[in-house]
Amino acid sequence: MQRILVVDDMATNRELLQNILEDDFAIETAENGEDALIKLQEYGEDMAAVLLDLQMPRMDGFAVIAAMKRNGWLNKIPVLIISSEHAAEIESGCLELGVSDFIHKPFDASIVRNRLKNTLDLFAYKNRLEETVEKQRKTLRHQDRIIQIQAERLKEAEPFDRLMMEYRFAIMEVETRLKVLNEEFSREYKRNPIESIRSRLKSPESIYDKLRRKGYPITVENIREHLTDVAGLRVICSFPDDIYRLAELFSRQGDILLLRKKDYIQNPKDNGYRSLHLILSVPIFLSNERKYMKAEIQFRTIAMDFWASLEHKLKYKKDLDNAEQIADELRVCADSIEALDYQMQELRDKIDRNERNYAAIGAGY
Ligand code: 0O2
Repeated sequence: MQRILVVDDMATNRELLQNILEDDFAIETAENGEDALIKLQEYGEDMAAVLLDLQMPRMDGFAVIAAMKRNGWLNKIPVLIISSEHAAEIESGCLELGVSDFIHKPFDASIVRNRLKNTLDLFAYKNRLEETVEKQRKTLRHQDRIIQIQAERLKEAEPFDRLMMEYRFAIMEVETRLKVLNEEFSREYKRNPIESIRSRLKSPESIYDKLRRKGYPITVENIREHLTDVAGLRVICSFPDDIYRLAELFSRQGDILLLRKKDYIQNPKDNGYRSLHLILSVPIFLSNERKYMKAEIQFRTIAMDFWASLEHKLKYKKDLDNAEQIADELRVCADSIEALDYQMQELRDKIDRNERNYAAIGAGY
């Protein structure tokens, strides 16, 4: 039998509630807030619910709610207020504090029984849900641990070490070629299309995780074969048209093979993400051979990059209350950023045209 605590300073009310509920529940009673807390201390979460009066001597119902909240009981043990208070602000105040229901005195036996039953069902469902989530969390933690151990082992393996070195060479190769393009471009057009280049070698943990998600065993061959972003570069450009110009010039280089192009600028993701991704096969030149390595370059403007790093944070924050609202606002920001990027580009074109006109007038003199 589930145990219920009835807290009321009036003996008649305690008896009445006991009579209503005793066939279905084991009843404990308390005649004020202090006694109620002693009972709660004694039974802890074995108490299935509390029926609580508000006005009581020594310690009233509000103080009991506050103490239950402090002890973390209010999430585990539902509280139903049984009170002769009829003011709406008192009822809504109690609900805001976290009580589950409010029953007005004089009460009807079947209403008390049904409301208590509904509340207990709801809490049981919530508890089951929380248990499932906790189990899933534990499984995930366990999987993370396995990934970490496997990744540690992988790091120590010689062939993996060599493979990572080759990916580092691929990053160096791509970075140098991009810098060359940037410098040549800046001589010709008097400005740098690339604001900055960032690169990263995927960590063993992420490599392991991605291979597992794709359903491949963790081997050096599978990394080489099935992962395209172990060598990753991010190229931050000033304007959208610089992105396309650079991407075109880069992928047209004779010994580079464009494996895949994902244009999230023309076709943004649903969350608003915009970038141009090139997946390439690039040569690296070793002492006795030339090898082709896969690398991913993400091209984006400064504003798109600013957006992506904030959105990335949202992805890894699991317990945000207002995650959906933030995601909606980010989507709006992504659209504004696109409009701003193209507006800035038009302004740059106007400035460039003016400069050319002045130069032409100057040449005429
Ligand atoms: P990290 O930490 O950047 O390495 P595929 O690689 O083709 O098998 P994937 O990874 O889904 O599949 O391809 P996609 O969607 O092109 O994503 C590749 C990378 O682009 C991601 O790497 C991110 O860096 C970036 N990216 C893609 N979508 C988003 C997005 O919605 N928001 C942000 N902020 N970045 C994004 P990883 O592997 O997720 O991680």
